[in-house]
Amino acid sequence: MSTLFPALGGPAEAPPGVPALDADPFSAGFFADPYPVHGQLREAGPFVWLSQYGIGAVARYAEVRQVLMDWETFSSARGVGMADFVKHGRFRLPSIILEADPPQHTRSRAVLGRALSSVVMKGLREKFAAEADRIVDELVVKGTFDACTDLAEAFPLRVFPDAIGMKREGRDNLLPYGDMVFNSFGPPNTFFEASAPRAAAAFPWVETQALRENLAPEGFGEICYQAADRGEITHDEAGKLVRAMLTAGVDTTVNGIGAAVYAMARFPEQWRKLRDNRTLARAAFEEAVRFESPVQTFFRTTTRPTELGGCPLAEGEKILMFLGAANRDPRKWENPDTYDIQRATAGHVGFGAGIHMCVGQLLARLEGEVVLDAMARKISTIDLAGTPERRYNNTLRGLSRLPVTVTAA
Ligand code: EJD
Repeated sequence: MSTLFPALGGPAEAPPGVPALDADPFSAGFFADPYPVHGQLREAGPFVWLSQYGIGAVARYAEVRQVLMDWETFSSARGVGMADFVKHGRFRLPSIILEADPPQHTRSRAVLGRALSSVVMKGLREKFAAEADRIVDELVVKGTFDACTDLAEAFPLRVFPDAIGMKREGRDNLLPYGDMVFNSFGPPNTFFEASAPRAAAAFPWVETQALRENLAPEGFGEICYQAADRGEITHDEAGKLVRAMLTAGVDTTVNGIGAAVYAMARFPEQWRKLRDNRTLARAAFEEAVRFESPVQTFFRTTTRPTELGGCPLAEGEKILMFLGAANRDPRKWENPDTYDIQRATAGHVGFGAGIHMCVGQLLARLEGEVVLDAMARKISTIDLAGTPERRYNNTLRGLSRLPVTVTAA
């Protein structure tokens, strides 16, 4: 068995009694069709060993949830990627929310939670819905278009930077930047290396855009700085939280909306159901997040000796969680591989779970809902107009191209 990154993992040999798999969950073959390997990982046992990396992993719903819920044992502070900050250093300044444990995490979370609260979302809904209508109207006129670039990317890029209060210039940096950060949570493979050149210029740009002087007073970037004015966090931390929003908020919603549109193009009976009852728009988006799991994987690091799936673990071990496999675990879900917009999706881990559960989930759902609602009002049929192309990323699951033809309602 090969060990691709011995420096990153622990011992290449599986601990006694732990089933080992040779599959590489950060490879093009896996990304093209992860489901057979997800099944193997779940079937092999509650805790499995990834021989190529010398890292333990969980792919069943119960164990993924267990790790997510126990932040005291399974810490984020040493990074939520494969690299352990303590052993391997870090390639960007650590996030004070994603890559932090309480009490730091608690302070950061309180501020971002307020910036992205339901009250703030209420104030955005009308504008977001109007923008969704505008984009969908244009696309219906076109008839045939790329639902990835022209819709799933175009919509968040139109509404999200405005909502934060960003300047117009340079917004084309956001996607390459996110692509590299989400690649960086995996191994330093060719996908990570390929995303680096385009993102190099984006890094200093993002840091600059997060400064107060570059943010409009009515956006939610300013909400973070107002929390700093009140002494809840420092002004430096406010900048870091705005950076966190810029990093976490674009590629994720792009792939969430992309997942929903792709599902509607493949499952016409679900599309019909949505058209017949547009109040299902929010549920249809949620089910797309479960079904595709735009954020596929994250790591944690053990803070103390513990046990997981019957295997004893030492302190300082990386654990990989397969969120996408948990969201299709037949131990938890009936017909897990079916996209069903009337399914009870509660408990899915597409937004995570526990203290780190997506702080932007209301914003993501708002975006998904208004796009699907606009589509359901204005579009009668959606058909694939070519072969969808996958975007390869170490963390994100989604497409780079989704050619569709629509007919007007
Ligand atoms: C993220 C899974 C940051 C940051 C925060 C959250 C994410 C990425 C980056 C969104 C992870 O603070 O930089 S979905």
